[in-house]
Amino acid sequence: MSMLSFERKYRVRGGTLLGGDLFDFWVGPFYVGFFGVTTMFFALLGTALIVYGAAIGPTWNIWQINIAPPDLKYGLALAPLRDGGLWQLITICAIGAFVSWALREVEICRKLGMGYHVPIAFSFAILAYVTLEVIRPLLLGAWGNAFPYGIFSHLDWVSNTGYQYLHFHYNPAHMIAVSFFFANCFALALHGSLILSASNPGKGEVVKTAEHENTYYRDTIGYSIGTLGIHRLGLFLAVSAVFWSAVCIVISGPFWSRGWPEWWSWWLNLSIWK
Ligand code: 07D
Ligand code: 07D
Ligand code: U10
Repeated sequence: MSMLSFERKYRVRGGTLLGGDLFDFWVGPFYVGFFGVTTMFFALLGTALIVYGAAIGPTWNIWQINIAPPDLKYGLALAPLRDGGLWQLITICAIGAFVSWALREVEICRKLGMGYHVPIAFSFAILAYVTLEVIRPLLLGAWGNAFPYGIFSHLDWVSNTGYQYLHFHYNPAHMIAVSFFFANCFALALHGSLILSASNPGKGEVVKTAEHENTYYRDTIGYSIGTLGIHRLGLFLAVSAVFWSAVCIVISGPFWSRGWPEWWSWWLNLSIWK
């Protein structure tokens, strides 16, 4: 891809966390850096291990390929390659790739003199993944509690894990997470539609500014959060959704092992009903 006219101005040296000048260059549009190299290393190795797992498995059907974690009997030990060991290596590669990606984002922020908001946001996704694959299995004492790598098999894991607690919708942290996801979607719809309505009006209409945007919501609901505020809200809603997701799964098992509907008996047991 050819270099865009403005790109040269922003391709500055420095800002690296590791490696100094060694990997401080671009390949086409992509910044490389030390963490670009480690990202590629872990991602390629992890993908190769998935392909190897598929090759020794029963199917090449993309929807059915499944690389499962070790059986519960292995506890937290290393497992034989064909018996969950592959899953363990792939998990190390995945964490290596995700963390490298986040650190490469940090280096790019530093080069551009920008805030670290994007890598911080991404680190919440990594936190959710690590909670599912490392923290919760550690707390439960076996890697076998983690989800398997496969398009449909990971859905089976979610469903099975959900029903293990009878009715996962009764998990209060799941309720908070779901509400944040819905609120996030709602906020983005409000924001996206507002911006398009103001900055991309019909033919012959002048482009409107933030004053119109503020006035629209003041006229409608009596309050406008403002142009900077809506982005803060969006980031807050999105990271909260993922944070409460991590909470909802880490408490399922390690801190509450019965059905989630039963958790609500504290409400029925309140002394005010007596
Ligand atoms: C649109 C950005 C692009 C990313 C995409 C995903 C792969 C996997 C690997 C063949 C929004 C790329 C996919 C690299 C290929 C192999 C071995 C992001 C966008 C398009 N899930 N999940 C999907 C992952 C978990 C759940 C789809 C990953 C948890 C449910 C895709 C992870 C739980 C449903 C996928 C992960 C869970 C899905 C679309 C990691 C709770 C669906 C994802 C690393 C979070 C949906 C068949 C998407 C579906 C779906 C990937 C974890 C639940 C295959 C990489 C264990 C209920 N998940 N998932 O658009 O159609 O994300 O599944 O944690 O219904 Mg999942
Ligand atoms: C983990 C993804 C991390 C991704 C990373 C990046 C690549 C690169 C490359 C594209 C967390 C990966 C990148 C691989 C790709 C290229 C080039 C995100 C992660 C690091 N639920 N439920 C949730 C709802 C039910 C259950 C979360 C709704 C049932 C269990 C969310 C409903 C039962 C678990 C959520 C519903 C059940 C969850 C998921 C409705 C099943 C979890 C979002 C309407 C019978 C999971 C941390 C998330 C969780 C989770 C929503 C129903 C069970 C809040 C809306 C009742 C067991 N559910 N759920 O976490 O909390 O994203 O995971 O019915 O484990 Mg649920
Ligand atoms: C930002 C910004 C800003 C910018 C920016 C950016 C943030 C200041 C300056 C940066 C942003 C970008 C560059 C944009 C990138 C955006 C994103 C990454 C997010 C947006 C994402 C998308 C647009 C893609 C979203 C995709 C979705 C939601 C769907 C994804 C779904 C899948 C991949 C499918 C997953 C399912 C799988 C894998 C399994 C099962 C699925 C199937 C089998 C197929 C589907 C099945 C059915 C429909 C049912 C049955 C069908 C059958 C059986 C088929 C039958 C077929 C026959 C032929 C008969 O702030 O400003 O500017 O640049």
